[in-house]
Amino acid sequence: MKYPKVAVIGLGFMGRTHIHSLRRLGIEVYGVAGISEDEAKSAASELSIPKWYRNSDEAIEDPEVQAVHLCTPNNLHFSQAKKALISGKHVLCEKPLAMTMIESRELADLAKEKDLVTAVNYNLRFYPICQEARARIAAGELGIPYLIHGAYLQDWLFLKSDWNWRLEPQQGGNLRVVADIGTHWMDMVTYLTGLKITEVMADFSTIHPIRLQPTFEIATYAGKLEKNLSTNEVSIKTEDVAVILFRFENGALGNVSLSQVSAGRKNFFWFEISGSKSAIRWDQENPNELWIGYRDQPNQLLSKDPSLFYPEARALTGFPGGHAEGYPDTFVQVFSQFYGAIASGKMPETGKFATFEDGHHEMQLCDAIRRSALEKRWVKVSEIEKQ
Ligand code: SOE
Repeated sequence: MKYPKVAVIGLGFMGRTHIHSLRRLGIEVYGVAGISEDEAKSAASELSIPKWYRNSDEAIEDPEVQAVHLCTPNNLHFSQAKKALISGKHVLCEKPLAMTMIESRELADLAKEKDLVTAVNYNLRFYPICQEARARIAAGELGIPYLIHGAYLQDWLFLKSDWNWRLEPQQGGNLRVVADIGTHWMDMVTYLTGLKITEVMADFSTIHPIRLQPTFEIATYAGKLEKNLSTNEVSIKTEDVAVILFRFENGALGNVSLSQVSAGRKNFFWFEISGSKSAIRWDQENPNELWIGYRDQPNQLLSKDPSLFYPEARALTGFPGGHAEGYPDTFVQVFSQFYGAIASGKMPETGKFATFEDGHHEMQLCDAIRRSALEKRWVKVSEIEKQ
């Protein structure tokens, strides 16, 4: 396949993950832009990337580049994605798509108007076992879903001294755990079941109302290894913990616990879906197994093995059974779909990667959740859609 030339903007944990995954597909990372010229220059030399840019505008405007990956803090997604679309580039944007619903609506409309491929990186959809879970639900093996529950728990912001740009509302937005990890969970369960969330009821808690901000930039997750930093006390307004109740369009109930201060939980995303015929359960720290629960026969544990999968899931599995697939492989699957769509000249059927419309929908859910937590009541998503 003839792949376009790509620029990656943002060189933190995410930007580097994108670069490595693009290379696994043989896609040329032509240029990079970071938070400074120095960062871009040294990443380009370290990773043997031909070109570095002084800033994101230079990358977006480079006529050699046909696609851009936006791996920057959330507050930059809107302006960078908008500029890139206007400049005729295909855009793969990190989640959440924007800071507000107004911004994400504008981006989703612009994406529709342009003949370009656009995606939001809800990569967790692409664990092979999750694809298999989706295929099984679509084939009716679970029956009617009636309880959809789970959690997404991390501990990298457990201490008062843990710091990251996501804690700053100007960069991360008004919501933190909900936007950063909660939207992954909501995207996953709605993608798997095909059911929309219609109503939410949420409550939040900020465990560290004061945190210690280092006097210099700390990369995502890197703070766990830093000691004796010089810091300033900063007041924190965003949630460390959120608990959300859901009602889905078929009447099913759900709930999720979200936290970035749960000791021992590194990236512990799990869901369990109970249906009228069986139940399924999966967790990201053991991603190659699907638990299948029955009332009238022994429960099963399905190990990832494409030869045992539905064809749709098999097609999106990279390695044979017994060869574990994990977090970085999900990026490869998203990018392979994305560049496949560019090569074929059209956006794929729904059910592949998350589109800008899906990214906008997550922003609507975030707004409904925020309103619910502020007003202490159930909020219908349709209330938010009308705005
Ligand atoms: C940090 O919470 C983070 O890196 C998220 O931003 C990612 O989306 C998630 O996949 C892992 O955790």
